[in-house]
Amino acid sequence: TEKPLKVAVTGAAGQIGYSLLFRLASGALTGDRPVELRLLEIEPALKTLEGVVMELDDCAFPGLAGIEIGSEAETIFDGVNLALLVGARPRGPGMERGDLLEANGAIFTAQGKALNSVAADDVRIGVTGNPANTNALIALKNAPDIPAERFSALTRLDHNRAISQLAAKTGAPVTDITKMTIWGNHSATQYPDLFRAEVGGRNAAEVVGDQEWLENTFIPTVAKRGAAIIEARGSSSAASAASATIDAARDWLYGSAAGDWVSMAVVSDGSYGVPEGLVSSFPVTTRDGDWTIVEGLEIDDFSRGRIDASTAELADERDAVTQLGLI
Ligand code: NAX
Repeated sequence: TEKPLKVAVTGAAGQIGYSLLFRLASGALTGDRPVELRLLEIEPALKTLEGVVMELDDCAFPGLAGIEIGSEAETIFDGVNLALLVGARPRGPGMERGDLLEANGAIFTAQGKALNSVAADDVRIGVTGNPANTNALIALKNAPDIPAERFSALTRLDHNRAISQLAAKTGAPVTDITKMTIWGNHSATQYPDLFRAEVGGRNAAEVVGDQEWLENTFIPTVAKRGAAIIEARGSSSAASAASATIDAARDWLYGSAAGDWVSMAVVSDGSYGVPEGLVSSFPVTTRDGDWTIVEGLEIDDFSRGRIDASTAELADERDAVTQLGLI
């Protein structure tokens, strides 16, 4: 049998962790290949995490090759092939944006350094914890020996939300929807793009044929879905975020579908006028653990404005963390 894939999950005792760990252990990412889970938490959450591990044990998952938990990143990240960085500091009452960036900066500088020294040579790192794009930027800048291409931030949940909204509008099954793109930041400025998406092979914006819906319903519904979930459920999206984290990692490691692409926030090479070095969401194809930005798409003026607005926000975040000395 194949060697287990060693997967680190941070924030493992949190809400997303409670869904993500069971999906990972059941083979949703690796199929028949076993997984070994390496779970990082802060000290006060380790007792909760022990309870989660008891439940994982109680599932008797055939593909779960081992579990290690702890609060030392250098121990937990040792030899990991995949690190899913979910744990982050949420915005507390009275916390300014600068405070939030600083609190998360402390987490992602330390985790970047730890990955740099102990992760496996083939490590891939996916950041779910918010502010995801800038946390990924901080981590990659603090891991100089790991190629920057090995880091990505999660916009797959936004991507999946966009597919679901478009399917509902057009009556098409989600499997008919291809070439969806989220551009920019995983934030309210993100741009879910219907001008390059397709419904059953036809241009999605044309199938919808309703610019008013596209601008005033579709885009804000996708961009503000997180807030709508909080409003309805009383807590933030967790199972869907875990599912998207798995989708993103699975496609990254095992490849995106032929004739389609996915959205991932990755380090910009300047494509589509996105300033080089920002971690911004693009349409990408993936294969064997590598991603490639889909090149040559025509960008209309409406889309240009939306992409520029979101990447300007990312540039501001980069300036802020540069000033804080985090990168
Ligand atoms: P929870 O607050 O339930 O869990 C976070 C966990 O992280 C806690 O158990 C906490 O103890 C742990 N943690 C904090 N600092 C840590 C550190 N230094 N090392 C290890 N663990 C640490 O949040 P949850 O709902 O699970 O969300 C986790 C993160 O995902 C948040 O930042 C959230 O904003 C973000 N999200 C990102 C999404 C995306 O699409 N990119 C969508 C869902 C979610 O909002």
